Amino acid sequence: MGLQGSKPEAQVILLGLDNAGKSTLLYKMKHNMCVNTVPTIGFNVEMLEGRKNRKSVAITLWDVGGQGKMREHWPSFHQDAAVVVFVVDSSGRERLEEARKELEKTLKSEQLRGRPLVLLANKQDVNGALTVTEIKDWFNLRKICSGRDWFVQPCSASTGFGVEEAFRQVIQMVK
Ligand SMILES: Nc1nc2c(ncn2[C@@H]2O[C@H](COP(=O)(O)OP(=O)(O)O)[C@@H](O)[C@H]2O)c(=O)[nH]1
Ligand SMILES: [Mg+2]
Repeated sequence: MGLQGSKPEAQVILLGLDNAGKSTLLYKMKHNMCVNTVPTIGFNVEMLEGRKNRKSVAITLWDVGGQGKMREHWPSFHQDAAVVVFVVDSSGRERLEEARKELEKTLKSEQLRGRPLVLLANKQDVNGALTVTEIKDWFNLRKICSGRDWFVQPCSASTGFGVEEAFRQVIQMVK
């Protein structure tokens, strides 16, 4: 939270495997437009403004690169995160196990204890994409998220489906 009278601020981290759609989502949320992303080396960061209880909230979204090497740096972004957003490619069943392991590791981080999780089931525009129910079961969310608030939002960063709702959920989760 900022100083009294100033706008509340919250840091939000976007996590997930490479190719899950984090950067596409970030730009969709920020500009409501599609951009051709390149694999993120380092990180992308954007500030967005949302409203909660009629008050303005400044949200800084950190899109930390998801590629193997960068994952070692995830913990350094954890400390200040008010909300964790974990992006999953719902169309890529072959990497679900890898994503599940990564999510479990993330949630075990001491610095993220009790921090709410918004899981974005991205790429819903792809035929045969996993549904929210399938994702909840696959990730065993009820169990691995005990002690924190969590929510699963289906979305497509390409079409924009569910993206506004996703942002609204994130803001709702900011304490
Ligand atoms: N069909 C589909 N493709 C997507 C969606 N979101 C991202 N992509 C594509 O997936 C690839 C990886 O996206 P990117 O945002 O770079 O993933 P990141 O590595 O998590 O940042 C790109 O080719 C995107 O165009 C989506 O909702 N649907
Ligand atoms: Mg990226």
